[in-house]
Amino acid sequence: MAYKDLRGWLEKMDEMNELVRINGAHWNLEAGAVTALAGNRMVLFDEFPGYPPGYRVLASSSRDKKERFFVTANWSTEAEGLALTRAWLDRLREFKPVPPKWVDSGPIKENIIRGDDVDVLRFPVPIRHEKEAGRYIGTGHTVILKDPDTGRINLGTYRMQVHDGKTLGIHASEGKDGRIILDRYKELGKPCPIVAMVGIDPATFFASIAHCVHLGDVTELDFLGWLKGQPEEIFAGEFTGLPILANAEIAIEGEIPPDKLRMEGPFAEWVGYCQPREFPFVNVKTIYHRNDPILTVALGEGSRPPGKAGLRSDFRTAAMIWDQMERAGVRGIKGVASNSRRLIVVSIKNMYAGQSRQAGLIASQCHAGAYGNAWVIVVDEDIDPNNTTDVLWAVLMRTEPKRALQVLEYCWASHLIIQDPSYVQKADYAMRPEKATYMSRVIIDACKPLEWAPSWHEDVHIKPELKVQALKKWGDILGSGPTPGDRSVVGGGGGAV
Ligand SMILES: Cc1cc2nc3c(=O)[nH]c(=O)nc-3n(C[C@H](O)[C@H](O)[C@H](O)COP(=O)(O)O)c2cc1C
Ligand SMILES: [Mn+2]
Repeated sequence: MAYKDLRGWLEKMDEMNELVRINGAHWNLEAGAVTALAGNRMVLFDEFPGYPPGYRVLASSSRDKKERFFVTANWSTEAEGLALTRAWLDRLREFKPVPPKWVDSGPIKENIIRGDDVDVLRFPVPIRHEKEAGRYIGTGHTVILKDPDTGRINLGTYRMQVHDGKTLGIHASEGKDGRIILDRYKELGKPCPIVAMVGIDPATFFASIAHCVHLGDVTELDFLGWLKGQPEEIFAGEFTGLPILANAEIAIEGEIPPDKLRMEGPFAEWVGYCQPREFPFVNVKTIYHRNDPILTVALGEGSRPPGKAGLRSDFRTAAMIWDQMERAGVRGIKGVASNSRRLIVVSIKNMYAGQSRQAGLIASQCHAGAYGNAWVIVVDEDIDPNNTTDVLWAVLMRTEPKRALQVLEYCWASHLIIQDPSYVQKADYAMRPEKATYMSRVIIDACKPLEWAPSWHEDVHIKPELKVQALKKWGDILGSGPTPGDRSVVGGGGGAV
């Protein structure tokens, strides 16, 4: 059954026993530590020191566990591994825009704060990590902007630091739709109207971060309506006229001056700590919130494995890349994995010379794959791209390194990824980070080259029947042994020296 808003979704999480409730944690660092310790469970915080009870924070959300995502997306499957990725891709192919519905009011209007009363610190905005610049109100949120030329509405998640109760930083990376809109307002010399929804349901968050392709007029709001199986209810914000989600928890309206910047960061990014830089900021004009509002944030530990954004493939990003590759005409794709965006692995049925390069280049450049990618590995169909050991095996054993490697320059990057600031000076080409940041990337073509004699590097296996026979004879000494077909027995005890 569908849910309407974050509260409806949380009821379902309670039924599934997914929610931990913590009362009395401090917003200054402590809530972050609690979230890290809660592991894969979600934490709903209440009763922060210095705040009225009921002013809550929900830390991290639905994406970390597929069962929670199934509720979010009103969809589920028994499929696992690559089949799960494919199942989500097939579901994405059923997408039909479900446009939002304009309404006059909604629960988010229960409290409206304007003028001198505006203070975003009326919410218990956490300090997430000790090295961060301050309190971040926008980490599990969405930003709503309007393209000044086309009128198209865009949703995206761009982090927001609290500079003070009436001023918020906004950090949209190069190439993001939101950044393109901000740059355009700057060019026009006009302030950019903005709505930041900082208490939202997980479907809204997912639509905001999903790298949706915009075909025609389709917006993230149409995608959101489709995900939830019902049109999202919106009304026009009184200051900006931009859509505000009527059933969400907290909305902030304001405008971004075109000609001013402020230092923002440092911030613990998915790539590690990111140094401070100058970014635009929002002058807050209006705040809307429900009674007993819930601020939604990303909290917890950094991104190293086994951290949440560690080296696990995210099936949703992988499905999006797979989809876009097929739409670009790549044949024979058997699977895609996307590990922290930095590494994409594609397995293909390699049928003709040049196909593996085509797959690698398009994976690295399609919209869903291009941002933040550094390495693409293309493997044959017998390798599961989710199995990092087998992928590495293919890279080591099926390549002539020089032939396998292709370096691409001047690709879509982010200053976040370039962790060493002196790289900017050391790069071969003139780099002005305030203007442009590029990054190279590498394709590793780890498919068996078609020109190699087929007898070369044929897989070596001991027949399963033979293993079973041996186990019958000596099973009591050997134990149950490795499962038939397990590669660990291949070449064991010497291999090809
Ligand atoms: C937790 C989280 C935080 C994010 N923070 C930022 C950010 O600060 N800046 C940014 O440019 N992208 C950030 N992203 C990624 C964007 O939200 C994502 O690229 C989105 O598709 C952008 O939408 P757009 O393509 O419509 O601009 C974040 C993603 C997640 C999951
Ligand atoms: Mn967009």
